Amino acid sequence: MSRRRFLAATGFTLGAAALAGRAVATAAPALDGDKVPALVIGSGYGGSVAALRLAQAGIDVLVAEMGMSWTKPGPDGDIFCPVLKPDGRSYWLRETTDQPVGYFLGGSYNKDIDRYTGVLDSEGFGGIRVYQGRGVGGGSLVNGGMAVTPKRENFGAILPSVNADEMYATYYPRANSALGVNHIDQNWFESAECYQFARVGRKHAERSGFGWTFVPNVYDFEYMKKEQANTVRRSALAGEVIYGNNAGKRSLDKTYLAAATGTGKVTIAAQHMVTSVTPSGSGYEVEMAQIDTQGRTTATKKVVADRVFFAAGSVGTSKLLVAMKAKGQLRNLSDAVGQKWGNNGNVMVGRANHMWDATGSLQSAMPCLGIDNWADAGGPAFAEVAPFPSGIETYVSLYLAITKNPNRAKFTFNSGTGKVDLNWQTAWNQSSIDAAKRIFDKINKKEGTIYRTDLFGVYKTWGDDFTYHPLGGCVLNEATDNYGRLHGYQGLYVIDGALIPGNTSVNPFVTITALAERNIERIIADDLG
Ligand code: FAE
Repeated sequence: MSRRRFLAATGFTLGAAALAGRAVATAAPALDGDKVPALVIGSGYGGSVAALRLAQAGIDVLVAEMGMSWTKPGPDGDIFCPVLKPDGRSYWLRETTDQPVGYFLGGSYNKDIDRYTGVLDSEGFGGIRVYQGRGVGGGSLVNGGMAVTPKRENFGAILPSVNADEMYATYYPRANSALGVNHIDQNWFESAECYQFARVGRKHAERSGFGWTFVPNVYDFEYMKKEQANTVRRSALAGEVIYGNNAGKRSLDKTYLAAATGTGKVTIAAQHMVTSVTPSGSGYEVEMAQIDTQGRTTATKKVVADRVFFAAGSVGTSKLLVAMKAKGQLRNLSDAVGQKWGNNGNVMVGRANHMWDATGSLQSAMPCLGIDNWADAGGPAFAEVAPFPSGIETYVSLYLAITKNPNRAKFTFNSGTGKVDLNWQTAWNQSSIDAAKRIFDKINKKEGTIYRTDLFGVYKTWGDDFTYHPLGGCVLNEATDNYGRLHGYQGLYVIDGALIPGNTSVNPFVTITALAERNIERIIADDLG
């Protein structure tokens, strides 16, 4: 039975799901032996753009997503778990939480949880933990929603082979619009209780002579106003972010993916992890493991696709391609596959404020302001003033700095373990720390304050061993052509953060989305026309 006939037989209507405002994955959509024109691996930013635009061009698309479809409420009536009481829904197959800011006042506050296919993955490599979203919507389910278009003058360093005029005239605006990016009401900001922490951060930046900027977001700021007024269910103001938002956020399942499934041409197979892609006739045989909520394989399926779009995120895409090149399934891939991976220069730090600079016990989990020191040639940095939504007054100012870290790591296949390693070293983040210190040493001196040393370990000042922003591993115009076509294999494409060589100068998802919009437009016109 064909996939379309199967869907008709089960009475499933994707259009209805989209009308309800959310993309819904089908229960058993990927049939062993099925043949599809296009298969997209992963449903984050790159995958969502590919799915929507291919469907609008009239092409049937199967999206394979290893994470869950986050549509069914848990026993507490919520889809995502509470931040201060995390359960299995919080983390991808772990028995304890692994909080990015995991310590406070001398102790770890990680908690035991049930092993489950939760929404946030902390994937460990030798020198770094990489946080990633897992589920239909990828990183959009867990991220801070900060939707930043990089400054035009920095674009050349991000994607040197891409025409910046086109990006800023067409693809960045297209991405911002489709993502539902909105701006904070600046009058409201000045008095909103939930942004006291951001106003304190701004004041300290200004007093030390640093520029700052408001940052747009995909979280609905009008909804947030109502949260502050206590007229709706609180989400950002209940600290919800890294384990998912139960309201207010325009994650991809409500934007791109809802529109994609609304075409009736896109099927999303949740809990389907792609394990290999091998040439088969004029297309590719894609093998996937259907998994249960314990991560166990319940079925192995093979689907043949004319075209395959790798959108499993920088790490997921790189791991798949590096493994398949090493194992000989895709042996002709370029040697550039697996190279030039970076952490977007991420480093976190906290400062201890004086009692007169309270940051507030009620904090919006969505950051809205950044300190812009990118023009400092001695150490460029863009530091978001991050919330620390613990529910009590902590006097902590927390920051996530994006810096211009020049180090790049590579993925390699380890035949002993059968896994893919990443050779990033924690010490490589020293230049990021140095760049962040150029801002925060100065602020501390001016304010007479000190760094917190209790947030990232015991007597550890810097959150330098994890990243939220994995980028690269299959770089545009190197491992692929200038539109993401993989060298050596017609019909294979990369369309996610793996294309971007390690840094975007700001938070990355708007750039990943805009680049995907640019590339898919060309691919549809030239390869599928
Ligand atoms: P991504 O969104 O990661 O999607 C990849 C998808 O592929 C995931 O759903 C995976 O589960 C799935 N997948 C992986 N392997 C497989 C496989 N083998 N088979 C099937 N499916 C697979 O990729 N960025 C911003 O711009 N602003 C922010 O405020 C921000 N805050 C963040 C906060 C946190 C806690 C985190 C973790 C990230 C944050 N980011 C932020 C980063 C942003 O979410 C990330 O750059 C994008 O999600 C990457 O988009 P991709 O399409 O590359």
